[in-house]
Amino acid sequence: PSVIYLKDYQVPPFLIESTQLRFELEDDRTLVKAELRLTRNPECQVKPRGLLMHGDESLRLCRLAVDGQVLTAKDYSIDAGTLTIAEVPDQFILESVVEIDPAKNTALEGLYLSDGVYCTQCEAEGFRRITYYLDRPDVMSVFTTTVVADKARFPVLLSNGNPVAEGDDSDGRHWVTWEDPFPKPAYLFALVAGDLKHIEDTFTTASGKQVALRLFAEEKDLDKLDHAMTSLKASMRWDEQVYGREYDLEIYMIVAVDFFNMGAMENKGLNVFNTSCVLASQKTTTDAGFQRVEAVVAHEYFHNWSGNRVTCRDWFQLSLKEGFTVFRDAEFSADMNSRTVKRVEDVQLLRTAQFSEDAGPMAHPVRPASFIEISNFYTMTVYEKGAEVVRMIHTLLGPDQFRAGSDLYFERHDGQAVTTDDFVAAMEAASGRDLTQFKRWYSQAGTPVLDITDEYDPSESVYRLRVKQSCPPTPEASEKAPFHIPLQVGLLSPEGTDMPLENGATTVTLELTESEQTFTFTGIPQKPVPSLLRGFSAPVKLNYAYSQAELVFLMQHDSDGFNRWEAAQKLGVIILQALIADYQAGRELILSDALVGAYRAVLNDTTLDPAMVAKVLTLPSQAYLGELSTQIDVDAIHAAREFAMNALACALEAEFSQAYKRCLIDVAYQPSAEQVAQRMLKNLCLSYLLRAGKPEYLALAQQQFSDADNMTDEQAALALVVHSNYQDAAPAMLSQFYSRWSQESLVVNSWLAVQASNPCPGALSQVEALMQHEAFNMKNPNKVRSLIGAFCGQNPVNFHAKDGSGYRFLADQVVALNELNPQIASRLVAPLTKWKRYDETRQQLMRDQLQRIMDSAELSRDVYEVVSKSI
Ligand code: HT7
Ligand code: ZN
Repeated sequence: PSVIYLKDYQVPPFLIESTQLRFELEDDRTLVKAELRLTRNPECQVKPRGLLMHGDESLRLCRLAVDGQVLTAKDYSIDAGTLTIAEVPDQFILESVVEIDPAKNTALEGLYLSDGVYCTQCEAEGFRRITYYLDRPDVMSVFTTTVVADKARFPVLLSNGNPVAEGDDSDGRHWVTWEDPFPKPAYLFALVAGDLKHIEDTFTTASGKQVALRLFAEEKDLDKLDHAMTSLKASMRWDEQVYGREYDLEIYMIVAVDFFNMGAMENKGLNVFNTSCVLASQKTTTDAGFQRVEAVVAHEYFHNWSGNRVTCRDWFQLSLKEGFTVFRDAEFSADMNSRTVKRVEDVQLLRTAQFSEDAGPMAHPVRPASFIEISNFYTMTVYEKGAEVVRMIHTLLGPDQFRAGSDLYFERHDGQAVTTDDFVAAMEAASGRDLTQFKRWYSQAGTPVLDITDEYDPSESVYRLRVKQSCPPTPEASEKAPFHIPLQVGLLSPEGTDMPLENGATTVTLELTESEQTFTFTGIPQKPVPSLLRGFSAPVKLNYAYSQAELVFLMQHDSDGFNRWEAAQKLGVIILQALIADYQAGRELILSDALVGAYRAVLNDTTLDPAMVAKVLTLPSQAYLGELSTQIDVDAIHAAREFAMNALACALEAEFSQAYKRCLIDVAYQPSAEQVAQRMLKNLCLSYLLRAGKPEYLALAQQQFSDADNMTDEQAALALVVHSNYQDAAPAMLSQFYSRWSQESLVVNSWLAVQASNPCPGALSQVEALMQHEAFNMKNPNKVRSLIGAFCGQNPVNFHAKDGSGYRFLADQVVALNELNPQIASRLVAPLTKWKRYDETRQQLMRDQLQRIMDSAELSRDVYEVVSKSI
């Protein structure tokens, strides 16, 4: 497969002014008739005689005409992935008719069937599986779409924009025509046809325009759409208030489908959502699920401006829309819920999943320089690190200049396909700041490391921070130029109060631009404890030799909520790393009193937000400890964490029991921040209590499981027992759960995931058995993620079994999925690609399996790219 480079970008030789499509949906095929008005691009220097269009090999061409003249085989050629017409005029109408087969489309790209509902996924390059086209984001066209189908089976026919005409045919079929007045690239095209029901509401924009809001799902799920509707309206208001962005069409639609490769898709006016990101109800959805729906609905809505009105010039610019939109949705969620909790959760994700991507064979800059298959670049780096880059601009400019930059960006580029440089240029123009060096965040991969030391001179009341930055080599570059890093810092007095710094501020932003810099603070009366990288102001690793006592002090006194949590994490890391070393050396494991004391103080402080208490009392995860290790010792990390959690449970049993009781809720369920926080702490306490070794706590968990009026409590109790030492109690609860929820596909997914992530021995056989269960379907990505993905990604002890059985299992599944759904196959293979981080025996076993995948016949581009780059 060929490599595509950013440096080779050229403007398109032709533009498509208008696109008229007619879809005739039939049982054994779909006919796609396209009428495109093409013109030469005045900005293109070269003038090719012919026209090259994208078109997948699966298209069956029935007719091709230029300005009404039907072309014959000598006038054009079809190659793998392209159609070339030898000669075309400067302006012309191109008509084509192709036949496609959505029922056979298991890749879920282009037009496919999800449980009998026709739907599309065109980002990034799916439109070329629908018809011949200039399938690139810088070709923007005005679309008119007519959908024709059997009226009884497909009463709902949807596409982008506004409905403009509809009618019935004599043969029981009907049709609807949709017009989207906003020029858009093909990746934002959407079509849906099916037997769907909807709920409806209206939104009045700031300028007084009425917008119809319609959310579609299967009839049985209609009662699970209210939360998405509430979230949509809140997003629309928030984007007006915070970014001054109004919605622009008369109607906004969301459709829920069960077969979907990702979370959702922002098609203009017609979002298509994975059911897991839009359906929510008290009985079937956890609090985390509710929050995910809120965040994803907002994310897709915000794309209407950051992505649709202003889109990407080419796919290397993906983070232009994704990084910015993730930043926007994170701020929205922070405003709707607890800001600190949201930040903690985002940083946890970044530091495990993105940092490990940055340290692995697929590491790439936020704006990659090359790819084989763009679907492989919908990554943590482009999304999450991309959002951190936008956040750093926000920090450097401050909220007002950032908003001015955003306004200027939308004003300058509305209706255009642009680059990350254009985004930064707008920020520079609005603020007067030079962000030239800052742009290295877009072009250099790798996670920068800050090594910080300090000194205090009491005679002059001067405190100095000496900061060294470095960045490890990544596949695209071994040498890195220094980054421009905003480092937010506060200084705490021995009494635990913030010292006033510049202009009385208690947090200052130090701007790192060189490999080594010293920052001097004057008028500091006593030696301070520094609070570094407040709010996680940059996506970096930070080393500063805190003592355990200083960390306990920061846990209690830091005015920055994020850094209070961070101090607890750092303390946990120090203590767990020592336990890991003890385990490896065969020494007895003993839990430090410092941790018990610090946890007790937090647990007993009833003034704290229960959600933050839960976060603080959660030990650093297995994944994070692995990420911090030079060589990941899965068994030692697991043993150290288990030991520490068991010891904490015994030492603090009374406190956990009291806190559990304090968090019981006796009012009606609400997914509100307040109740979510209480359930979070309650279930954390339950997790510790189950480790205290008393059967009464098993009974408590079983009672919570049976009495729960919501899925958060029910699922937490199930998972805790299944993953506990009470293995005898697990089967009955699992079968009770399944019989209760077998008709709720999303709940069944969590039932699969709980079993797949069970650290107890025998999980692999259980997963293999579940693959034969009626609840599993290899063609449904949600099922694959819940069972195979959860086993390989969330069950490190079993996946990394020393006999290599987990690796073999994953390779088998990747080979099978490579044929069915390459995007899912290439995402699933990721855990094997990190082989360098493990011991020699495991390295060999993992590489053997990568080689086995590489040797299998007909590898998709998706899997080929990931496997070949990691071998
Ligand atoms: N912009 C959307 C990307 C997406 C996607 C990409 C590749 C394959 C399938 C996909 N489904 C959705 C999602 C988003 O970021 O909003
Ligand atoms: Zn997005």
